[in-house]
Amino acid sequence: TAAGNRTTHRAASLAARAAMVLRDNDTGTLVTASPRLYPHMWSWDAAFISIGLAHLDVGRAAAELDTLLSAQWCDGMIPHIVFTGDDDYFPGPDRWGTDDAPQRPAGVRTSGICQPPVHAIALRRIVDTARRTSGTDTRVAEDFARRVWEPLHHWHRWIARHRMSGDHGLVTIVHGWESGMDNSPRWDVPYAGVRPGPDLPPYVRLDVLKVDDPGQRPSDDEYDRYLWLIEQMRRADYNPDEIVETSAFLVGDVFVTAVFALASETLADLGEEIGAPATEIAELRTWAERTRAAAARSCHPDTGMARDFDVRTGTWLDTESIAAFSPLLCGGLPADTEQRLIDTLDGPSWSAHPDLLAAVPPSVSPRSEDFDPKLYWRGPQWPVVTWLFGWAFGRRGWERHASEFRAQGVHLASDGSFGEYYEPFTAAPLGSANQSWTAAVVLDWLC
Ligand code: 2M8
Repeated sequence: TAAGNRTTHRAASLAARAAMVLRDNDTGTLVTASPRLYPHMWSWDAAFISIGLAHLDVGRAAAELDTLLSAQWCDGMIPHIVFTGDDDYFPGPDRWGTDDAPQRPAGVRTSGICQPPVHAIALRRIVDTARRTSGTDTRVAEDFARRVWEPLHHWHRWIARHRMSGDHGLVTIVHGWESGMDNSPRWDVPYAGVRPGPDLPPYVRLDVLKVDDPGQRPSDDEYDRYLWLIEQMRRADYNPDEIVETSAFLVGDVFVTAVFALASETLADLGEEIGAPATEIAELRTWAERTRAAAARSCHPDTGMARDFDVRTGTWLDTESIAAFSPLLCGGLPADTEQRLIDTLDGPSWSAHPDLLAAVPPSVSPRSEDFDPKLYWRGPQWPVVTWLFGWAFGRRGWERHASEFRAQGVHLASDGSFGEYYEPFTAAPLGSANQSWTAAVVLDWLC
């Protein structure tokens, strides 16, 4: 039909625009997170970007993760930023001061913290995409999987060794940036306890100069705290054991925990396919089991919503953020609790809120007092987050839910500007335009 043709045509031109964004942001060895605001490689962005690249060129998708892994620290940590050399971002490599950290590999400059471990999920998706494309692509992707399986296992082992020791059982983070959801209300209580010292070296923010409205970015007070934590880590030479003892910000992050459980299981499955060592596969399954159980235990007994744990104050953190649905990513809940959580996600405080333009969950419930429709991780919708939940739902066999997220996610991003995040009531793109991970997940949805 004519209407059907128009829809197909629109989808094709949106996909073409998404591909163009990835090409435009490609420096050759890495696709920057965005052209102006983030002119470097970010760890979890790179994973999502490689998922999009796989539809254009599987070899290029592999190269993206190779670039990231070439910056993996000797102890296994994948750093959250790999700098391109170009200094147009604050805090840049000099401010991070990681050049003297003994674990940093030679020849690259990086930050000194990590981000959500979504990389094994990207590898899985690249292999699956390649298998649907051609025999040649399949060989490229499977060879790649064999090559990077050990480094990814090493990364997971780093998390298990250094970030899984708390009684709460959740994966611990030492900076809000490690959560990927920088200024989420999830971190208001923990950050209230971070008191920047008088010896915090002065600095000038660049991010606020690069967006139309600085009110869509974290505040200066928040940045003081972000920078103070870096100062502390730098003084500890980025020693991972010392940092988890001393950091003023120490939180069990339920979202990172669930992602870790899901990614560990995914990496174990891939390991079976490529013949990885059985002991290492078993290790991954043990870590997955432990973290899945911890995410399930975090759920509030009355609301069923999953919670973070603030180690410094010894309190569970109740916030109406998207992270409260994390156990749906990895499973592990009793069936009735799980169904209740799905109903909440699909209900009027979340995806079915009557004023939303696209029925995908916002970062914070519009009914929460913490909600701000334009402020970064405090309300806007983030297509990558929708992609992650949708992918996990598909893996769990919830096809209808996965395809609804896909259709609504495409709807959200259909103006083709590939915003960093979206105003939930108008779908106005906010933050950076031509954000690579947004383009990448939209491309994956459309292919
Ligand atoms: C945002 O975070 C960076 C710091 O890491 C920033 O604000 O400068 C977050 O949205 C984070 O999740 C994302 O990976 C990064 C790049 O897109 O931007």
